[in-house]
Amino acid sequence: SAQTRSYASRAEKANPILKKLFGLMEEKKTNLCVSVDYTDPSKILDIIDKVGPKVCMVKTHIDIISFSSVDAIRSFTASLTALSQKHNFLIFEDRKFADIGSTVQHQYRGGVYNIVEWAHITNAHSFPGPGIVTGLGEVMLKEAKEPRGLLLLAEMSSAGNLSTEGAYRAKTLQMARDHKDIVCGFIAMGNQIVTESGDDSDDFIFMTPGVNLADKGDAHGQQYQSPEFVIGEKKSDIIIVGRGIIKAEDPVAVAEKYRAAGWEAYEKRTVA
Ligand code: 5FU
Repeated sequence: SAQTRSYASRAEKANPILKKLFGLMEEKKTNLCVSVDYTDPSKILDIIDKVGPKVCMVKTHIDIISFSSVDAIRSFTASLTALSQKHNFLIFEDRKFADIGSTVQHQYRGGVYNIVEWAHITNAHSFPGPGIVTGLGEVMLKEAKEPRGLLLLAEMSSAGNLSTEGAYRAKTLQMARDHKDIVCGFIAMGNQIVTESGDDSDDFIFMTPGVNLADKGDAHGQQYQSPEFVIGEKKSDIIIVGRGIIKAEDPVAVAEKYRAAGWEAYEKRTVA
């Protein structure tokens, strides 16, 4: 199967957020994103401090965490930011925005979570149309103090998801191509959504959830693939692993297994 260019060479002409990401991936030799879906904030920070050296990104669901106060949210996001600097990884809030542009602007900057202030990367469904991209983009480009990136959900890992219907993926891709200053990549099962209709796949990063070495799925339609398949065969760039790591008896040792598997698959498929 076809080879792909290295993260380092893609960093050269990338926008600021992808430049930083590709650079730290090469430096740390990791294409692993850990999804820390615990609900106890101190447990989350504890595991991140331990697996931080092995990951390029930490994914959060800020709205599943049990916070006792708004101050506790502030202190959590400050600690998370400090850990991202200590271990050199990016923070990805898996918010999956899905409303009109005006509403998502408030959800992105406001409420109690103030996501734009601490998350390097967030994501959105393309379902509402291009206004969700321009709405979030305006906050990103005008209000954030550091570079930010948006991922569009082109495909999901869950059984029966509607991304295979009609022109959904093609229209999602078009929204991204029209707004490359805002959209830095996709949640997708591989890079095919871009390569099947153009040669600009190096302009985007592809991140894939539903990765597990031990299980095939869960009771609610999650579907798992191996790092080798996702990175080697489907040519995604980053594996997102949740329960495979966070429910393991020794999360740090298991994170190293995923890091090594993901990196080996990347090296095999890559030309300089
Ligand atoms: F966009 C998606 C998707 O298509 N599938 C997902 O599983 C996001 N996810 C997230 O990745 C989901 O919300 C979890 O946070 C994580 C997968 O966790 P797991 O424990 O590895 O199944």
